Amino acid sequence: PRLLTVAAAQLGPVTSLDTPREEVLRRMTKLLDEAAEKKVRLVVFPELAFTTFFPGYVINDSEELASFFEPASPSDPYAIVRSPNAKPLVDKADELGIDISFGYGERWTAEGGKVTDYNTAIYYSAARKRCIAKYRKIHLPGRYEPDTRPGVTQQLEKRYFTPGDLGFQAFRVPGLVQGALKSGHVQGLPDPKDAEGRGDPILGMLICNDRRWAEGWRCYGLQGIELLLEGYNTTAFAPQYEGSNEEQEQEALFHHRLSCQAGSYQNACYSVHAGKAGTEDHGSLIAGSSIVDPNGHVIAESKTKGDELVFATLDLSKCLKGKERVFAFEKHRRVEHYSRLIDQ
Ligand code: CDT
Repeated sequence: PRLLTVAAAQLGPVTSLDTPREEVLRRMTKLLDEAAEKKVRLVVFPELAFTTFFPGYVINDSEELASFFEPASPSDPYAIVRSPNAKPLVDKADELGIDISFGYGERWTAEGGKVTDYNTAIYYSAARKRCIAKYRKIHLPGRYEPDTRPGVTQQLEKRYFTPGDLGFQAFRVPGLVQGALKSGHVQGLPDPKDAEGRGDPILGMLICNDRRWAEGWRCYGLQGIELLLEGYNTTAFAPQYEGSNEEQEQEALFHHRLSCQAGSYQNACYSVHAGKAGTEDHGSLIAGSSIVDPNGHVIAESKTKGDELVFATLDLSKCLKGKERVFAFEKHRRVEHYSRLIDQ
């Protein structure tokens, strides 16, 4: 077996645009302490974890909007780890020796000075004491122009972010678990017995809406992914859509589970899903933070809409069944019929 204990750190609501960051950081570090007690090695936090879901608000003041982004540049791509808005969490991860992944707004200044805002997640390795991977959300939902109908729930990600430019790049995590996948299961990554010959596990990240799209999962599946990490803020109820509060929330949870379970099964990987839940000023968010196994079963799920650690011990060798039989891509895919997937 290749055992690994992981957790989704569900956060309850971060109520308003001006909820103090220290308050959220305290809640997050408390969850890390709890993770340490449970011997968790990796904790996944939600999309845009440190703030209220700001794309749910119309923010016209550029200074106010800037306060929801962390600066980064080619010379300092992971500046977030030193930002006072995240450092206490990173310090706690270091102290406890726990890897973390979390989402945040990234304001990227390229070499020529061009500024681009992304909805980003990073992976921080406590063993390496540095970030080893970054993912920028590719499927941005919502709209550019605010919906002007009174009382509606806004979803303005297309206004505040540019689609990610890093693709779906799987990565290995040093020292997290021993024993590699056989190289036959991995395309597009260095041989499993690469970095230091240990055969480190293969991970990937998605952010919220991405989990609904088979294409991203499959890009990771083709790289032999064993564990997918995903943070989300998913609307539970929006008055402009059909159905009662309860009906909409149940349907949103159903589609959330359906996407996560199908993605894990069809790509023979575990997945960890960490949501921000409950009622923020812009509207309500589903809970349902969960861990899914490679057969598509939910093996742990949150019971509340508040801060809650959802954890499980995985055996990554269980990914092999799917990778060698039903989803042995190298044997069974029929790529000559897939051109519609990439042709415009
Ligand atoms: N944050 C985010 O991506 N939310 C979207 C809402 C889209 S409405 C179905 C999500 O996919 O959960």
